[in-house]
Formats: sequence, structure tokens, C-alpha cells
Amino acid sequence: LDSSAALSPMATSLEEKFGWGDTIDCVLKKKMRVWCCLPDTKWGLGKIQSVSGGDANVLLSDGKVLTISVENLLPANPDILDGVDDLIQLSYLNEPSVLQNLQYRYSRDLVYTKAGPVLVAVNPFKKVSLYGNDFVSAYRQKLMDSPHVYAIADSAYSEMMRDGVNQSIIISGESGAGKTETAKIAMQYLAALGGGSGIEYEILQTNTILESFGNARTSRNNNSSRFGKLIEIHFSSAGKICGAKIQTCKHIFAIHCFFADVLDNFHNLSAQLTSFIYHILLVKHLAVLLEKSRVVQRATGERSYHVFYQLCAGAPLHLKEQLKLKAANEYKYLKQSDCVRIDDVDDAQRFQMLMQALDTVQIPKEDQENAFAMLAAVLWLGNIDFSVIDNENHVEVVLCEGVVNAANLLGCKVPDLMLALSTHKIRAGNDDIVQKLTLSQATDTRDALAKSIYASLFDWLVEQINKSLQMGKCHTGRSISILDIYGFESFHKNSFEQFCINYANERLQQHFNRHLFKIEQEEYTEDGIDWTNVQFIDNTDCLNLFEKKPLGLLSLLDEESTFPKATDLTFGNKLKQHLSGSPCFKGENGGAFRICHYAGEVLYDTSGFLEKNRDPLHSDSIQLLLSCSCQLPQLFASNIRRQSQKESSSFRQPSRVDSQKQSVGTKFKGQLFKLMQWLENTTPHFIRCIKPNSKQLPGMYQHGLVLEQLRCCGVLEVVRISRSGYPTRMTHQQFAERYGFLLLENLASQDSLSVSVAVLHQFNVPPEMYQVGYTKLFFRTGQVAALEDARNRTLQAILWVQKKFRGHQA
Ligand code: AOV
Ligand code: MG
Repeated sequence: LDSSAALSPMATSLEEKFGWGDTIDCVLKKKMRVWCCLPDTKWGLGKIQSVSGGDANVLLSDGKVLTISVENLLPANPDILDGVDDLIQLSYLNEPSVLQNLQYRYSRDLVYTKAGPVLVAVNPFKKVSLYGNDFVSAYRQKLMDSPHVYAIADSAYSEMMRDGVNQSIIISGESGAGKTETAKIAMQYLAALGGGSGIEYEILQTNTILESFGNARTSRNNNSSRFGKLIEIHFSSAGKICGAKIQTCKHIFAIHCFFADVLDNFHNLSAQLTSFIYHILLVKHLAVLLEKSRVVQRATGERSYHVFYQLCAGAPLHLKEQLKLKAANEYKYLKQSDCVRIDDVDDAQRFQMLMQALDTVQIPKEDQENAFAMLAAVLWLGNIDFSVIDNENHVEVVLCEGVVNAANLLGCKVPDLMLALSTHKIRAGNDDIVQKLTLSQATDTRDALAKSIYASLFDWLVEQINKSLQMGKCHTGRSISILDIYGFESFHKNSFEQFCINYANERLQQHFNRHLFKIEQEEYTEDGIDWTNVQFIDNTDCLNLFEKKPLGLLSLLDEESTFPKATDLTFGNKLKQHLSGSPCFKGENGGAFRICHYAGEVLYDTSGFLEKNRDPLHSDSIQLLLSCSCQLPQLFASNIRRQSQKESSSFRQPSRVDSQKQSVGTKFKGQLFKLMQWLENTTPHFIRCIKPNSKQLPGMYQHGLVLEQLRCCGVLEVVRISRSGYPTRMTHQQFAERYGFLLLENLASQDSLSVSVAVLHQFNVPPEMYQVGYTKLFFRTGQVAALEDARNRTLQAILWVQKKFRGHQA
């Protein structure tokens, strides 16, 4: 844990650090707690014994006394603040305090903590008893208010009702941090609210299906999402469904208007009432940008999509025979990465669950079997071998079980498949010239076909699910969207997939920054606080690096992808040549390059970039699919054709491939922009997931790892924004009640604002350290801790006097 960065933006003298104009003497006298940056760069809690020059003697909690430079000390919070449920309540918002607070809660299974408007969720990696119907109703009825995903979902729901504005719950965090689980927990809550017709179960079952087909084991997460997902839950607009009941609601509103002070309750009440009238109309999954390369290739120790292994392990006998299925390790596409099983996961049982979910979501049996046939076809394609037939490395397909089974499952003739994988037809005038493919061309053609079938199958499945979740006819209601994408990834080797994933996260981070900054500013303005804009670190430079035209990463990639002679190496050089001026870019040797992301620096290897960006599908392959007698391959092929006709022709493919279509990078950007546009028109609620250890183990809290995420995912940024503003807020009343008794003159009859102001004056709190708003007092960091200290000492003194007094009496 590198603590130096935590110290750098901070004041260097203790007086400044404690922030209320105390002298060292005061700090010493009060024996305030401090964080010491220990020689092993860990943080330790201690009390200052003495100070001489720039050094302090500190008594650590283990009894040791250490001499330490004042520069290596940070103020710690008073112990009444241990484990507060909103970080904003901390008087000192430094990193060790935040880290410790989260750990304090984590060790008590309190995995949720607020950081101002953001919910921080630390992954427990075990079952915690925080969920289920009882908790859902407790949060709905506002019987519980500790931070929770349910609380976030509930405020999204209530705000949708109150303001009539679409809402979004945006979940972010690095791979394995718990985004997908969190999304499911939020869905659970919303499904329970708007359901009541058994629809909840159906909605939740869609997760089982999407995870089977879109999740896989990676080195970071055994159940890693390999696609981005936006779930829109549409609620009916009340007027259309239950006019009568809405009337009731208005009537109650009218009565309440007479009692201005009850008006506030109206929102609660109306939300409770409307929860009976609102129904879920539609649940729409927008699944985007599936990482399809995984089907044919991935790093050692990782798996392809779960569904392949589930099918091989769990298909009932008749299906196995029908699809000529074998065990997973007999398929090259599955066994090549040396990982077929996941510990503690029973693939056969998961297949039963998948089939049950498909039934629940009402996918017809016939469609289910067609889908399984496509999966088997993909697997058999992978087992197809080629033999070299001349000294130019041209190949023929070996007639084997693989090609026969694949052809049968797709519904095409074996010789047609063999030809499509080993030759390429080119039109010359009115004639077709048949060109033989080389070994690597043929392998690419085969893999491209497999990837394309899988990706089409995935899209088709999402469409089927959406159809079945269309509960009502009118779609004019309001919605809550839940966004769960793949988290930021930095592996040993990073390729085009990480490039896209991290780009998406970069966009999301910008959305996060903009909104939190805005919210903060609004709260001050609402309360009439004089507030000069706080500069926050933004990631525009990095986004520009990706998006700028014509000299950005994506444009340059597209440009290079159109040159038939270009290689990954020439691409690397091109980047170096044009982008070296960007503060976020560093060109490396051998075609590699680095990007400084908001979440850290990532080294990318350009090998495969051009091919993955072009993602060519042979026209011969499309022709083949069109000629298939099975329904799905035909459908896939016509979709692909339609899309490539529709899509821009600005991007030209290398001459070998004749179908014109958008590059993967450009398409990715387009989909991402649409997503962001959608989100921009919603009121966002942010959840930041934190991964407490890299071992996926319960009860393990690695400081360095957590701190890194807090820093990069912007939680400390929020905290920093607050620190430069007025992080501690109390209503006039709260303040007067807590500190009013400290006043020397009796102001008991006065209003709470006057009492508060008197307290502030009596304790000489400097005017620049607080602001008085219409309803609240706003304090800069550290101020309340000092008052709290005075309060404690006074209380102790009173106790002491009382004891003495009783002693006398006795
Ligand atoms: P991710 O979605 O953030 O990663 P997941 O949601 O898949 O991460 O979580 C990873 C694992 O952590 C899950 O499989 C669970 O075992 C565990 N987990 C997460 N949240 C909870 C919770 N609230 N209670 C219990 N266990 C939990 V990625 O999709 O890789 O970016 O791409
Ligand atoms: Mg996930």
C-alpha cells in the first residue's frame, strides 16, 4: 500500500491537518487519534505523546512507541465515528479513515456503505443474510434505512413516481467486484414492487439464461459477464391502467394540501399507494457487445461460455444422441484453454436450471432444441481439420466426424460446408473464380463462422426473452434501467477485447463524474450556500484519445483495417506516430502501447487488433448459411446481410472479403453512445462495487487492492469533492440539540438557528469553516470532530461532578 499519494494533497503541519486552527499543544493535550504511515507502508492507529521539531512520538495501539515524521501522520476520526454508514459523516476524509471504515463494516457483514450519494458495495464472496422478502418489505415500508441495494432501488422507484422521470441504476466496478449480483438484487426488489402476478419469477429467470450464454470463467471471475447489459423495467403509467385508483390518490392529495406540514408525507404515501396500481409492463434486456472471440480462443485457464459445458454435461440422453454430443474435453474449442471445470460448479445441474428457465420464460421447446443444435454445430465446427494439398499451403477440409455433424446440425450438405471453408469465390466479370484458401485463411474462415453463429444465437435469444417479457400493450410508462457492463480489466496480456471493455468503462466514468459533481452543486445551491465551483479530475483526455477524428485510436484502427497490407505492427507504429502527443498514450516496442485509464495504466498488445476489428465473415459463409434447411442459420444469415447493407459503406473491407460492414470498434462506439444517450435522460443512482481481495475468498480484506479501487473508481473523488466543500451537514435542529447545552448563556427559549449560531461563536469556529443554509449547517472537514471533542469533555466533567456530588451525599 503506497500511502504517499494519500499524503501529498494534504496539509503538512498537524495544525493544518486537524483543520481548526489548533496549536500542536491542543492536539497533544486532547491526545487526538492519528493515522501513522508505518515503515512497512501500512497505516497504524496511534496517539501522539510528544512533538519535537518535525517529529512526533506516537503510542501505537499495540503499545509500541514510535518516532515518526509529522508528515507521515494523518488525523484519525474519534471513535464515535467508527463504522459510520455514510463516509460523508467522517470528520476526516483521508484514505486510511475511509479504508478502515469500510473494513470495520465489512468484518461485520455490513457490506454496504454510502459515500454521499453513491452506494459502495464490498463483495462478501459468501452468502450474507441481507436479502429476501422480509428485507424487501422492510425497505419498502421504510422500516430499515441502512445502506442497501434495496434502498437505492427504492429511491429510484420513489423518484420515478414522484417526478415522473425515468431512472437508472448504474453499477460499476472492476471485474469480479459484484456488479452482476448487485444488478440481480436490484431487479429482485423492483420485480417484487411491480409484480404480484408471478411475473417476478419470470423476470429473475432471465438472468439464468443470459448468464449461461453470456458469462464465462476468466482469471478474475468464475462468472464473468462478457457482454454489456441494460435492463429496462417499464412500469405502467397509472392513468392508463387504473384511472379510478389514481383518482383516489389525487383525492388524498387534496386533503393533505390543507395540512402543509403533512405535505412531505404525501410522496411516501403516494408511492405506497401507487405500488398497488403500478404494474410491470415490459422488461427489456438490451444486451450489447458480446465478446465473441471467446468462442474460439481465450487465455489458458479461462473457459468459453458456460452454456457449452452445461450442454455437454447435462443434456438428456435423447438430446445427446440427436446432437451427437460428446464430453466437453473432446471439443477443441473447449479443451484448448486447459480448463473445462469450475470448482464447486455442477454444469449438469446448471443445465437443468437453464432448461427450467427457458420453460419459465416460455421459449418453445422447438426453439430451445434449435438453439442447442446451433451450440453443438459450433462445437463440431471447431473439430474440423484441414490438410495441406500443395506447396503454397492451400488446404482441403478433412472429411471427419466434425464436418459431417456440423453440416447435419446446420442443415447443409457436407460438400458445401467443406467448400465454403476451404475456398473463396470471387466474381470476375460474369464468371465466378474459385480460389483455394491457405491453412490460416481457412482456419480464420471456420472460426469466423463459428463466432458469427454464436453471436447471432445470443442476439436471437435476447430477442426471444424480450418478446416473452412484454407484459402489456402500452409502452408509455416510466422505466427504471439497470446497467451492468463488464468491469475494467487489466490482465497480463490485454487485447482488443480489453481495449473495448476499458473504453466503455471510461465513458461510464465520465457520466459518473459529471453527475456527482452536479448533484453536489445542486445541494449547495438549494440551501442558498455560496459555492465556487470545485475542479474535479475528469477523463476527457482519455476519451479524446479514443474518439477524436481523424487522429484517435478508433479512427486510426479503422483506417489501418482498410489497408490490405497493414499488419498489427504497422498499426502499432501508426499509433506511435500520431498519438504520442497525448498525455494518456505511450507507444511501446513490438506494436504494443499503453493507455493511462482512470483506473490505471494498461499495456495493450496489438496482435489480432486488425482482424478482430474487421471481423470479416466470408460471403461464401453467408451464402452457406442462407442455403441451410434449418430455420436459425437462415435467419442469422439474412440478419447479417441486412445489417451489412444498412450499415455505413464508409468503412471498406479488405478485398478478400466482399461483404461491407461497420468495423467492430465503430459499432461498439455507436452502441455505447446510444446507451449513454439513454442514460443521460434518466436520473442516475450509482452503485460502486469493490472487490476486497483477488482470490474470490470471503473474509479477506486487502488494503492495497481496496484503496486502488477507491481511488480509481472515483469514490475518493466524491470524497475529495466533498472535502473541498462542506462534507458535514446537520439541520439547525440537530445541531442545536446536540451542542446547545454547551452554551454558557441560557438560550433555551430561542429557535434552533440562534442556538446554533451562538454555539459556533462561543467555540470560535472560524467563519470560513462553515456556512449557514436555509435548513442546514454545512461544515468543512474536521470542524464537527472538534466540537464533538468539547462535548465529550463537558459530558465527562458533568459525570465527574455528579459522582463527586453523590459521594458527598453518601
Ligand atoms: P462482476 O459482474 O462485477 O464481474 P459478479 O457480480 O459476477 O462480478 O460477482 C462475482 C462473484 O462474487 C459472484 O459470483 C459471487 O460469488 C460473489 N458475489 C458478488 N456479490 C455478492 C453478494 N452480494 N453476496 C454474495 N456473493 C456475492 V465482471 O462481470 O467479471 O466485470 O465482467
Ligand atoms: Mg458481471
